[in-house]
Amino acid sequence: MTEGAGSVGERSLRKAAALLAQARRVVVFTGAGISAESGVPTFRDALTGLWRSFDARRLATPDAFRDDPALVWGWYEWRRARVGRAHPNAGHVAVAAIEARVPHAVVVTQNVDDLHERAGSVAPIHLHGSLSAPRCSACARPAPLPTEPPLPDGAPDEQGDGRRVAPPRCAHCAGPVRPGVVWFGEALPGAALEAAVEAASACDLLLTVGTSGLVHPAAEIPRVAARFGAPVVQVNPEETPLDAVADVNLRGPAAQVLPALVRAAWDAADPA
Ligand code: BJW
Ligand code: ZN
Repeated sequence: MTEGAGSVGERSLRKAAALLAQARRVVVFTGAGISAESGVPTFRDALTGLWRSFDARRLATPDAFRDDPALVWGWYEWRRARVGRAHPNAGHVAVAAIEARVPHAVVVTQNVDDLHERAGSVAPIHLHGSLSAPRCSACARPAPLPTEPPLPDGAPDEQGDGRRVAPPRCAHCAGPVRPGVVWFGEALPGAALEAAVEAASACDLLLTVGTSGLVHPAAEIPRVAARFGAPVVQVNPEETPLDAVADVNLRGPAAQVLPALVRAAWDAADPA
């Protein structure tokens, strides 16, 4: 999507900026779209999403890891290497600026990359885990990240084959180490989900950025905020099911819309 912040409706931008300028408790809820302009693929975008080329059932479920741990581990190592080469974009930086300015701001992300942290966000809540926190699949103890050089460039083939890498073994029980992400059918980390729900139920603005809003229970977070009466502002070039709860839709790419929103909000707050 190439639509720039310039094409986001001026009235919508001003309305969202006024909400942000007044807010004291903000939740920024992010999905893969915020990292898209850093070159990290989303999951469900029609042309570029990971699930267009790769079969989620063979790569992102506990059964997939049991059936073929090297296939799954190699695919996640390939993705970790890509994220390692990516840089935070202006959208991540704008989120960190919101965090620095608003008295109580909480970043809740579904993303498994570390681009929020690298942009300066202090302690984003990761609902779906992290590519950088592998753990033992048998005893759940954290395991060190492999130290060998990242995999070479080039995507695995359609099925994820061609990048098979045997997972390391746990130092305690010799079980196969797995990526520290949340697969389909797995529970989200309890403390993270609890903290996200608590923040959403107490906020006075929820900003949802770059998520299709299709994956539950994470997709409940904006709905919780709306149920508790907070306005919801959505940043996404496309329509999503979250349009139903959004008070303002800013239809454009995060790396353009978020900096424009932050500038407009601080201008509204200090009209010097
Ligand atoms: C831009 C942009 C730009 C593009 N700027 N925007 C209720 C109903 C139906 C099903 C369920 C339900 N409750 C649970 C389920 C089952 C399932 C589920 O939700 N399935 C649905 C898909 C139907 N959920 C689960 O299985 C969850 N677990 C669970 O429910 O456990 C129950 C349980 C309880 C107790 C004990 C045991 C079990 C777990 C879900 C885990 C999701 N995991 C993944 C993979 C993580 C690891 C990895 O990275 O490989 O998480 S799937 C994938 O989707 C990833 C993402 O975090 C997640 C969300 O995707 P996201 O971020 O929204 O990306 P996209 O691609 O969908 O959207 C991108 C958006 O960006 C688009 O809208 C674009 O337009 C936009 N965009 N460019 C701004 N420049
Ligand atoms: Zn172990």
